[in-house]
Amino acid sequence: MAKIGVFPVLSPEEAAAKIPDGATVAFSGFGHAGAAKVLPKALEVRARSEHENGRPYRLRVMTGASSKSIDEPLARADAISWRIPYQSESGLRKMINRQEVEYVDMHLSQVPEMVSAGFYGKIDFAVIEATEVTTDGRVYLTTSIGASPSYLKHADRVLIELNHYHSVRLREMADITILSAPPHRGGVHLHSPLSRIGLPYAEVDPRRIVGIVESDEPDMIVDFAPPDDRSNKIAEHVVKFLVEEIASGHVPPEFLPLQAGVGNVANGVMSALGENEDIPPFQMYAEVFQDSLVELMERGKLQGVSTTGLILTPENLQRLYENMDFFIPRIVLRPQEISNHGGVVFRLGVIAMNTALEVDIYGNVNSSHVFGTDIMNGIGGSGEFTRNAFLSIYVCPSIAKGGKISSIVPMTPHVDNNEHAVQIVVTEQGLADLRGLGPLQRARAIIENCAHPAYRDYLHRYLEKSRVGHIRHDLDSCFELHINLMEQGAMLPDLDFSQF
Ligand code: 0RQ
Repeated sequence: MAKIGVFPVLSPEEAAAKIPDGATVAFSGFGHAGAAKVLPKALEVRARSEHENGRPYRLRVMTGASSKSIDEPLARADAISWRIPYQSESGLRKMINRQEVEYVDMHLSQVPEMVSAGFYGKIDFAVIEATEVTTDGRVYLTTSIGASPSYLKHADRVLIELNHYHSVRLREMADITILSAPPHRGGVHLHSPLSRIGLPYAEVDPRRIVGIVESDEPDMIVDFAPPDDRSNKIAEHVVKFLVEEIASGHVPPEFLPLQAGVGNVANGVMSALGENEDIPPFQMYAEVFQDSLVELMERGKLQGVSTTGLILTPENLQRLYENMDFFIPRIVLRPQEISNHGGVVFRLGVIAMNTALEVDIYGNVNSSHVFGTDIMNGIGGSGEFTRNAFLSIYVCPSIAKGGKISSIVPMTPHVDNNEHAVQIVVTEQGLADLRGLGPLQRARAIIENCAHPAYRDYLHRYLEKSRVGHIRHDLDSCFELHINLMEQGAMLPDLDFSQF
């Protein structure tokens, strides 16, 4: 049998054959970066064959965060029974919403701790993408760190996907540490986004490695849509606000580290920030490093990034690989419990920008559940940033689906981040600065500044007719817009939709 070091080289089929029905499998992968690629496809084939022969085959699947190269094939073969902690794949999403897959939508920073504490039982297999594994158990990870160090530490058995596509110099960006269990946790001594406290590799007991599967595939990362008018307007409002915050002295002149969430809007906002000369060169303490940031870094506007994943299309990743001497000193890749560590976010005074599906008139944010019932992706890392940020900003377009949906509603039927932590809401209509405002004033600011004009009268009327208390609400009609949408296809079916 062929070997790499002391480890047997397996074909994907041989590796898949080792993983039995019902196993808990922890894969590497965060925002599709550094995700296992070869094994999931072989597991798809295995699952189909088992099902055709009338045998069950479903796995309990963990990752760092969304990982298309894992979720797509496994969902296609109905091979997932349980999934944590975040996903964004349309096939899997449908299965979760039909309750065919049990999904635990959770804060990403908590995954390593909960795994270490044994809250989810034992991990049967870890399947981890790496550029190298040494005989003494050093595992050099690829484009994401995510929860892989903890998965390697706690899994009974380990399969390595050795991916030759990636630069072996990625290890020079990695800074890996695993927090001790309480009460001996100690501090996370990071005092700037680029500080380093760990090792360039994850560790594993080499006796647990059952084999290596070779691969040569890029990450499955798709291009963002170029920013549209709405994203550009949102970006303008955010940039103007941040410039004013510096001018007023709220934000120091050297600026504060930024965090920007996933998605088209966030990508557009970051591009606009980079263009504005009144925004000084800045650093980021974030969980994702997206396409728009590569150019900002090359131009010197973005001086450094702490992240857990390089969520880059193959073209942009190659740009990094061709100029590693430039990028390595500017990027640190960390495990997700550190990239998203609430205490560090607080210490650094991060300015957090995340995206909402909808926001209620008081500032409660729903980023994950349409109608409060149907999952979109999940809360992801938004919670730890929002709750601990120096400034926490939420952005979204004021309307969706051609105006049939208002993103500003009386009450969100699901809350991911609440009014106590959300400070600033921005749509293409404008910006509502909620700091220091009581509930009625918050509601008026959000309706006037953020709601689409076609929905403002409705929202004002809602406020006026509501029961007066500290917070006004009318429990009979607070979900009327959502019910209209479900039953009649639009929140306000009588609107003239040609106006949008
Ligand atoms: O649907 O694709 O069918 O047209 O929602 O909307 O505007 O493309 O938004 O790509 O920026 O994603 C919140 C989902 C936004 C994302 C969310 C429909 C809309 C469209 C997507 P279509 P856009 P984006 C760090 C932080 C949670 C995790 C997080 C997300 C689709 O940002 O998952 O923040 N965030 N993590 O038409 C029904 C509404 C709607 C709506 C929009 N009110 N009701 N549908 N849509 N508003 C990163 C990580 O944690 C990894």
